[in-house]
Amino acid sequence: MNFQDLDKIEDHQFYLDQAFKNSKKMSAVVFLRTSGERISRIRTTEYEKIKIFERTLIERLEKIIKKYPSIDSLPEFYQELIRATMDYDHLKKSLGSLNWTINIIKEISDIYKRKMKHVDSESRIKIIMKQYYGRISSIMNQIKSNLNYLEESRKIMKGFPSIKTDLYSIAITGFPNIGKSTLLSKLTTAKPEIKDYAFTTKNINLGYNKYVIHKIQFIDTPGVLAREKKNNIEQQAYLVLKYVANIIIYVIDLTEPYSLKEQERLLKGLKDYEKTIIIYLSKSDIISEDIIAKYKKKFKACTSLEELNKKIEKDLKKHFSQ
Ligand SMILES: Nc1nc2c(ncn2[C@@H]2O[C@H](COP(=O)(O)OP(=O)(O)O)[C@@H](O)[C@H]2O)c(=O)[nH]1
Ligand SMILES: [Mg+2]
Repeated sequence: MNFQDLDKIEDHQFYLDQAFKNSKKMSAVVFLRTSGERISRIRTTEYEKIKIFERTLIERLEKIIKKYPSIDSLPEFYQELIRATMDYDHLKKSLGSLNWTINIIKEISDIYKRKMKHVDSESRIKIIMKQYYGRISSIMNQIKSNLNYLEESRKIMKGFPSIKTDLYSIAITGFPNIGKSTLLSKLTTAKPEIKDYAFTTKNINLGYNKYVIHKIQFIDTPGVLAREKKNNIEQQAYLVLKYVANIIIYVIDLTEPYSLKEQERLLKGLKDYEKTIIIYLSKSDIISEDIIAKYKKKFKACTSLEELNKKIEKDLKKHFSQ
């Protein structure tokens, strides 16, 4: 899913201004093109102005609806992410209000187009047009806060990771600064930011690779701290584990930037997801062999890419033969 291409949503006045501009632009042309009595020419012109005004607004609003992701048909991961980061009901209500507005604009415009057909004085035409613009402006004013909310939400969604929820996916998880992003860069062609301090990964990093014939997705989730109150990025990591990951690679760092006890506690928590967990001991190049051997046995862990790839392929085969 890609939320990056959503167009900016302007405020209600912007769309009204566009509608005014378009109808004004056309009116001069229409007036010159028509012939006959002055009153009938004005009538035709104003009739066309209503049509263009109506069409401009409806086109703009329809475009917003069409481009906006239809929330209920999004994959579960994104629906939950929306629920976690914004007011889901407000968002749905805001989108719904655009449909409502389109219908009202059509109704009102039809009424005024009918009125315009029978009017017989210039001053009356002026009054009708003033009334028409007034009514539509007030309708647009009623969705002012909805348009603002849709734009606010769009900005939040722009920051969503572009996860392919239909691919077989492997989450790489563990405490901060233990080598998750480094592992991602070894398993895939991804070039995540790797730094010598915690919380480098501000976003979810994605990488892709092909195993046998299957394209698979690796998701480097920023430090899932085993705490109750999760920040935005931890919330995303948690949703990846729950809704997207087919298996989890849990990285344990024996140099212990976080105590082994803490790392084991987080591992235990991950068992709740009821997914295959492959344990990988990172930084094995700087840890003594006997310690590696001890924990390799204890956790049935992988210490090399070769072992890791073997385990991944095994699960992949199982997954695709089902
Ligand atoms: N020696 C060694 N250092 C590593 C290894 N993996 C990661 N590091 C270092 O550990 C630090 C954190 O790595 P990073 O991949 O950003 O960790 P993340 O926060 O879990 O994504 C960086 O300085 C890396 O260079 C490894 O296998 N061996
Ligand atoms: Mg990282």
